[in-house]
Amino acid sequence: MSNSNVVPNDLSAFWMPFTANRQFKKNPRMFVAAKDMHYTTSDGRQVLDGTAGLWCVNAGHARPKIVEAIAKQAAELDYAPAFQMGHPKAFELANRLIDIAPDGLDHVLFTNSGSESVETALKVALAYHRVKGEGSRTRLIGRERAYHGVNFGGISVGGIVTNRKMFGTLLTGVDHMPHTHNLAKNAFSKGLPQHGVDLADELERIVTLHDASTIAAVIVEPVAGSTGVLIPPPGYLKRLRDITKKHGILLIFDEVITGYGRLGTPFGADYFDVVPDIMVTAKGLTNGVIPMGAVMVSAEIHDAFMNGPEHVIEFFHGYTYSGNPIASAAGLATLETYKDDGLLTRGAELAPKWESALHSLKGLPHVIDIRNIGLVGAIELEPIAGQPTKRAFAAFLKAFEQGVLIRTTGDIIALSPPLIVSESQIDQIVSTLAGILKTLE
Ligand code: PXG
Repeated sequence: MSNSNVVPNDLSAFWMPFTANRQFKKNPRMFVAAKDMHYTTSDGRQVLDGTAGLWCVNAGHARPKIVEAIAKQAAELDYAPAFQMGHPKAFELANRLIDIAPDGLDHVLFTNSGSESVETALKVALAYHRVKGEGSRTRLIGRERAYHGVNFGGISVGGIVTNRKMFGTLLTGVDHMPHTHNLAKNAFSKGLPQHGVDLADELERIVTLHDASTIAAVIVEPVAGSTGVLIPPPGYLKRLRDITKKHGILLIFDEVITGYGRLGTPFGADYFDVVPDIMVTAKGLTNGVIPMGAVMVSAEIHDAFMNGPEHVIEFFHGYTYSGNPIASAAGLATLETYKDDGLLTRGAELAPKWESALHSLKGLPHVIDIRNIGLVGAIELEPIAGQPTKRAFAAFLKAFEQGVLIRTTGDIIALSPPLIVSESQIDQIVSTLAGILKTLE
């Protein structure tokens, strides 16, 4: 492949997202192609994708069915108005999603990203209580170290200081449960950590403080991804489900990362055997290829809105691109690809191999924890004193040079390869990291 058209001439105009812009632009890292498990860099190197892009390319890159579906759809029906008009593929995709979603989630609202899916879910929750005559339920409860995207609702219920502190007072009436990460008690757990189920009872404390009649919803990631793969102890999510149900509070699972096979089950809800009232998804829905999100809700929630005169809009919310034809075609082809290759459960088959490979890094310099679930893993490093994030970022740069793409957040290395990863590619990821860990400052 010729790279002549990709040599950057000026990198200054593009203000890159969540990137150290000045560092990047001094020494850019560019991908120009991708196929299956590998990226090609602008200098012609192959880089093994240890992160499924940004946790989204679950079926691997440039899968033929998805590529063809997008091209065909663009030529056949490129766009149809999303409001007061329809096109068949959005309905078909909603039906396929309901087929694979846990029983009890029966209706789908489409969005264009995880962040929009979060906002949509929070708005559905608030409006639901209002249409039910419980308009006093306006509070939203999130969790420390949660990532729910970057829009105002999401950063309000989210628990990442750097994502919140610049942006004023955010949504009012929000409270946060503690996160479940506990290195002192749970370091080097394989799969679910044993300690911390009692942290779910913090929700009871918050309910007592504010009164249930003021609380609309609780939102959690089944496994917190972005902040470093924080895995809940057994029974924790079930307890949140019990407490929310008892108090008439909606439970929202943000499955933007845990959805579509990442944990070895179709959704995190399946893994933990807990069905939320609302499930937020994006990323793997279209294999990351076309921006799209989907929010699945229970019939009870949906039906509560289906009142009043039939010519009146029931829910004043939606996007120009909700259920966009090309995104819908990509979503359908993605779900077919997952089915063809058994990818929604392949993570469970590979999990034992993944677990033992990752935990073989125990004892290497700076490693203070290793954790795993499904095809997700994290290696937590001791930060360099006074220079947090520097050590892990150095590992990221070295891995890239050595042909493996990893993600880092703080001083945590996060891994989430496409679900088509082979056992020898798992070994490659882990042996590359082993070499790097021995050389880090
Ligand atoms: N919820 C969760 C749980 C997420 O992980 C979002 C919402 C927002 O999705 P959008 O599509 O608006 O970005 C996310 C996104 C990383 C990383 O490396 C994680 C995300 C995005 C980019 C990088 O940890 N998660």
